[in-house]
Amino acid sequence: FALEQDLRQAIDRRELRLAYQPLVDASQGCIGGAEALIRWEHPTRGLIPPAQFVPVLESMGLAQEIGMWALNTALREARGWAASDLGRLRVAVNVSSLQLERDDLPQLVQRTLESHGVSASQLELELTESVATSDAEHCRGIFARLRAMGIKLAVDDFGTGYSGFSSLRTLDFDKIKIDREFVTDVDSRGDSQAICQSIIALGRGLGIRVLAEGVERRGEYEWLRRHGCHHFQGYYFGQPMTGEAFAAWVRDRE
Ligand code: G
Ligand code: G
Ligand code: MN
Ligand code: NA
Repeated sequence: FALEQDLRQAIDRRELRLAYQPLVDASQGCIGGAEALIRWEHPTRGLIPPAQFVPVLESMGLAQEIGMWALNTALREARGWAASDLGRLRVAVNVSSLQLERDDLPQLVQRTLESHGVSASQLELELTESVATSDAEHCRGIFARLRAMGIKLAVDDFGTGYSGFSSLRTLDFDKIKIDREFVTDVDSRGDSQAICQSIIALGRGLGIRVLAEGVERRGEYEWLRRHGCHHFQGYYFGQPMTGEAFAAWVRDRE
């Protein structure tokens, strides 16, 4: 498989990058931080989306290596924000369910935080619901240790995929990210409104904050804010961008 060969070289040739997309808080539309999203700038094929290469990386047994690379890169960036005049911005990093298979994930995260001098409260980890389906007891232990360190845990793409509500009972999440699928046209679609309202109510009932992903229009943002959504992300606020562009973007808004 040609992509595999190229991917092995991609890491050595530093073709992988992280893009940062703004996370907006409901209170006065404040910038809370950014989600780090992996990008592959292929020398001949151009930009390859993560959906096309992350599963390949994982099948090659590189989930740990790439996961740690992403964490390191994102925390180095966050350290730069804290050191400049940008203040305390959170950085959210995606974690593959394969990374949870390792018992020492919390220690690895701790060591990475320390090496960059970033506080645990500035880090958020995003996981999909599928994590709980593998080995719930084991995941619970890992989650408890990460949370005890002060790291926030978010369930990504909520409402899609296999699991329903069970992961919210077995695992302590701090944040639910409503999948873009339910956010698109939420200001005009009755079915999406019913789903978003239920997820927001669910978050309130469980004491978990709720973020809407993929907000592209002002109408969607206003509907969600009016219905009690806490956090927002999407092209309406900002596209994923380089770390440097993100820092400039935050300064521009101040
Ligand atoms: O950037 P884009 O919207 O195309 O991202 C698509 C998917 O790729 C997202 O759902 C996200 O969860 C996943 N993804 C992005 N960056 C990373 C990463 O660093 N690690 C892992 N495991 N998945 C990522
Ligand atoms: O981690 P997750 O799979 O949720 O990643 C979010 C994905 O959604 C990223 O690939 C990002 O590029 C994409 N995205 C972020 N905001 C928007 C948006 O407003 N519209 C669309 N279509 N995609 C978005
Ligand atoms: Mn995510
Ligand atoms: Na998502």
